[in-house]
Amino acid sequence: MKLWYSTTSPFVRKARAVAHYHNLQDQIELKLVTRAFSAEEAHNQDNPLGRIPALQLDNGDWLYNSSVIAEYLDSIGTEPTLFPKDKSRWKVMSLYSLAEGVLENTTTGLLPEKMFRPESEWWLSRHQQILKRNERTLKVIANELKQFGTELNIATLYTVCMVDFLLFRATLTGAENYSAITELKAWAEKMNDLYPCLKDTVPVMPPQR
Ligand SMILES: N[C@@H](CCC(=O)N[C@@H](CS)C(=O)NCC(=O)O)C(=O)O
Repeated sequence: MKLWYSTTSPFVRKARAVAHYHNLQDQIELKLVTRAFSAEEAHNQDNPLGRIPALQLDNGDWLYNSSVIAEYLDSIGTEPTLFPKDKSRWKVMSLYSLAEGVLENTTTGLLPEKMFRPESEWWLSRHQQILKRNERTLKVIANELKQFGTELNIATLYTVCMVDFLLFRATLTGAENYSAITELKAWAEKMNDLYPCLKDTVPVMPPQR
């Protein structure tokens, strides 16, 4: 399999952490993308959506979205599943969708403008709306996490990816201003210490080309 990836994307990290958890790393050839937004990057030629992660299977088939890739990798793994099928499933998927919502709002509505457009072109009222939504959602997430403690499932794994990404891009995301961030940061640190699949995939700046 080939995985188009970056060292910073929380979506990619979810897929990589699932692969690591199931000890699948040796089966995956990593294709580094350092400028996810650039039309010249390989993933933009190979993947019609132009997004990472993208996974090409050994038979040539493609999987394009981190949720789909994570579930596929989990389905071929041999460790206990990260996607529970018992009655805890919908509690897990509810937390999962909260983490997903924070990331989607932040990476589509906030970051690209802040990274690539002059301040005079920012849609500031939209930014404020997203910051308020994040503030509310992070408090809900901190509360929902109490039922899981340090258990690892796809939702807690993804929530670590989300929290660490907000902190990693703090100058753009305003992470330090969220009232739940101290509690979430302490929890994510504990999870990173407990689980090598998280510790070994923490976001880092890409190597310079
Ligand atoms: N919902 C998608 C989001 C993927 C995504 O937005 N990835 C970013 C990197 S963090 C990307 O490739 N952005 C490139 C672009 O939007 O042009 C998933 O879960 O895979």
